[in-house]
Amino acid sequence: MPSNPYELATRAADELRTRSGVSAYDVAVVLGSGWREGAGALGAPTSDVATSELAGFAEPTVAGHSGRVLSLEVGGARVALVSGRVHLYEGHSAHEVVHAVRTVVAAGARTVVLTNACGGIDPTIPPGSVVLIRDHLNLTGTSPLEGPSPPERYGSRFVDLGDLYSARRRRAVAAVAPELTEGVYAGFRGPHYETPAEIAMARAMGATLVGMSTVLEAIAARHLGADVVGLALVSNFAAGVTSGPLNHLEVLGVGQAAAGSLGNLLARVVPVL
Ligand code: 8IG
Repeated sequence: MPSNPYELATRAADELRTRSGVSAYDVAVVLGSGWREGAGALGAPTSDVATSELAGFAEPTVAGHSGRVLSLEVGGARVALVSGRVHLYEGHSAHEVVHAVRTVVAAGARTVVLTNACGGIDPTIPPGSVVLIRDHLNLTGTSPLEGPSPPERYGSRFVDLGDLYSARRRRAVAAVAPELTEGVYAGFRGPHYETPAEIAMARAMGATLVGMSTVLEAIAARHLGADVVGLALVSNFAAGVTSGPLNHLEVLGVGQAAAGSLGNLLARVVPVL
């Protein structure tokens, strides 16, 4: 990664615009596990760019996370669908983790929808449910704003996160998806799942969801002035919430079973953002 991740994202955004033929995006959706399969409900893409063709993108190492940016129009909005998120637990830096988000914001996106699969702490919210993220706890011990101060034209690194998951956007989502409950997402580094004691800690701190993504991307998007919407698919009960071990394949299975309803949800939500 060069010393200036902002310049690198600007370069990637120019490459994306050239290769996609889209001069600017309005909305970007980062597709987490389980969400990609459903995203076809948004319509047929007008272009499909591999992130390996764009500056600064790391190759994902997680099965089912191939790196692509699909472009499509949804209700008049120009939408970028990003798959192939990379995580801290793959050995990537915070700057690499947020590079895709910086790129789509540099390519014009004013709203960034961060989707993920996560563990649920609330026993009344079963696997298969989607929760609208109201706020987060960044327990990763890092920040995408660590390092040299951003260049002049970007906001201060001491960025206000008081409305990180935009209340205005949450109201817009609730208007078309009243079935969603809201929750607080605790972002851990992983890749191991938590111990029951760690989940008890997260619950005591106010978390309802736990996962290994989203928090750094949300901070980076807000720092660049974009609105953030977080949609979390609860794929398993977190450790100690119910008896029984956590299993990665089970988690993928919940995503597959939910694909249709996730696509339907995105098709309702994206047009109002
Ligand atoms: I899917 O239980 C999924 N991702 N940290 N804990 C954490 N991440 C997750 C979990 C979980 N389930």
